[in-house]
Amino acid sequence: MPDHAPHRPPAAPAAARAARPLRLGVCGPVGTGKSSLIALLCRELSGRLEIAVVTNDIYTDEDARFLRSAGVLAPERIRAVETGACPHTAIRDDISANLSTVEELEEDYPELDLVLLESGGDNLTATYSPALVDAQVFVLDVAGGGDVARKGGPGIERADLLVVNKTDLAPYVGVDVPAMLADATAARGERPVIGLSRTDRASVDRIVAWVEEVRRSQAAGVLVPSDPGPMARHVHAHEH
Ligand SMILES: Nc1nc2c(ncn2[C@@H]2O[C@H](COP(=O)(O)OP(=O)(O)O)[C@@H](O)[C@H]2O)c(=O)[nH]1
Ligand SMILES: [Mg+2]
Repeated sequence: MPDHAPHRPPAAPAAARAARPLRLGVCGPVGTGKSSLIALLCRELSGRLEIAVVTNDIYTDEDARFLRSAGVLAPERIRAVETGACPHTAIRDDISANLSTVEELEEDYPELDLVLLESGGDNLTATYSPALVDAQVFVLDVAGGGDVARKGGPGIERADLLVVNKTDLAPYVGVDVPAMLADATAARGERPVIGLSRTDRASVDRIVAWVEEVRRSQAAGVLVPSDPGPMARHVHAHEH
């Protein structure tokens, strides 16, 4: 069964994190719905949380422009980092451009509760450095194939939340959503998995509740950043 509570490791030092917003990374392959998810979270949460967004594009600010045109946040709260050739590096190894953009937003908007970061990149192994984000969501979609979750990888296995998106498309792409969720859950142990479609209100409520719970934990100083790590030690259901 997917556990919808956020994953919290047992050792929880009272970090001085409440003083700043929750930094939440959203990663996953291109086209799985990261920008759409961020727009949805802004739409759902901006009535009760102060939000800003950082996007990572390779050479453009297309994600930022999409989010600005969605009209879910004031345009100046959405900032783009152009990562050059290595979007993976910009969220993992040399995080300086992202970090300074987040810090600028936090300075410009001292009341912020939540900064959402969208990764660029196009592969299954990109994950955020725990020095950049407090928690991360990895997004897959059913159109990528029902076996993606089973193939695993650091984000799929150890992101704080795995979203299997676009469940409304399952009948058209021949994917068995319950089986895909079960595979994902098996790959993740206790960590939560949410099947999501923007047309399924109950699923939208679940992801909104998850983000709010993570924000509460972070504000209370009991959220410990996890580090999926790029190809760090991990366990598969299958053999290599
Ligand atoms: N059917 C369906 N399409 C979706 C859903 N969420 C996003 N999309 C579509 O998936 C495509 C890629 O979304 P986008 O957010 O740009 O993906 P990104 O590259 O991961 O940021 C767009 O055409 C979205 O409209 C969903 O829940 N259902
Ligand atoms: Mg995008």
